[in-house]
Amino acid sequence: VDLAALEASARERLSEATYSYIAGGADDELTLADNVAAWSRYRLRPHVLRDVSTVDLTTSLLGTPMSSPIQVAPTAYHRLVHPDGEAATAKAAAAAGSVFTLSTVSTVSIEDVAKAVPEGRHWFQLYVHSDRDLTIWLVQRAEAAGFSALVLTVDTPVIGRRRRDGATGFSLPPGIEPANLIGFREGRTESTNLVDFAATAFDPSLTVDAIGWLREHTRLPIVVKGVLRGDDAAACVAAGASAVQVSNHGGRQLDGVLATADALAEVAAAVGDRAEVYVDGGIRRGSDVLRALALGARSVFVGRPVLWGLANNGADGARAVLTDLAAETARAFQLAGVRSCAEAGSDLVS
Ligand code: FNR
Ligand code: LAC
Repeated sequence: VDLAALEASARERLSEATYSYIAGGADDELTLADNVAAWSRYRLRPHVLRDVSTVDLTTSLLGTPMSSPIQVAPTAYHRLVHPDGEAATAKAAAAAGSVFTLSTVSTVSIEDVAKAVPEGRHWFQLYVHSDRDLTIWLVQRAEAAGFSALVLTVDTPVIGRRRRDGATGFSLPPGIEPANLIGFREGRTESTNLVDFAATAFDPSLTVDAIGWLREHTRLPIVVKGVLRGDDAAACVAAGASAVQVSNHGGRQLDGVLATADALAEVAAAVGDRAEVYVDGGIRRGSDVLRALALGARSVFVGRPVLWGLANNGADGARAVLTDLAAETARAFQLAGVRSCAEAGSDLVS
């Protein structure tokens, strides 16, 4: 899969507003660009003369085995790009042996994803709403539906300013709705305008205490997503997080923040072996996956490329993105003299 060609082909199939919503970032899109560029600034220091006739990409996340260290990041509104929406993406992740992270603002509900893909390993990405009863309702539904972790996104106290969305007037077309948010209160209509939605859905008063509060309401492990600093990561772990996901929301929140590649080593050092560390943002090559592991991530998560695959060819298209990236990663392992994820140590990058 040529990701640039895949994106170009997806663009032809989508409205300009939908394409721009997905592709875009905040303000001047400095971080959006840097997320991709930063990985390539790390030079690989391969070993030679290792027996790499077989390489093993398998790993585990929160105790569950995975086929590779490549998982699906939560992204909103999949039915904008394909009628099967998140059910197709979840199917793709399951076929690839990967985690599927379902966004709070998915267009297929928690229950329908679980029903469509009972064999999947689904995690639920949670936005803590100002309405805590609604928040707990979401958590309980994810738990009841067999989702195995909560991904608490913390980089979104308010929505970043996406200038492209302002220019296109992005909003959800009729018939495409935030499926999880329907039915909590009778007569309630959820806004289909992202900015209005964010104003009510995201709670800017959230603090690290939210982690302990959530733990009182769920037995699911909590992954804190959107951390860029070692001190914050350590605080999240001290508050009970089982994992920390280094992320800047794909450059969609505060523009000018450091690339996730550049934040990863500090976070990994601060967390040590007290919790798992993941990263997302700009992962486009198997060699990027190798760099991420070498810089301290246990796994990477991929956002936009999966949506381009979904737009082009539904579940099969999304699966191809994941399996091709895994094949590239296996080749990068071989060329770097690395036989397993555990062997991808910090000596491999400079
Ligand atoms: C996102 N992201 C995101 N994150 C989250 O926690 N909840 C969400 O609902 C969304 N929605 C969303 C929509 C779209 C269209 C994009 C592109 C991204 C952020 C996402 O999980 C992830 O951090 C980035 O997308 C990773 O970067 P790449 O792989 O897209 O470069
Ligand atoms: C976004 C929100 C929904 O990035 O997370 O568009």
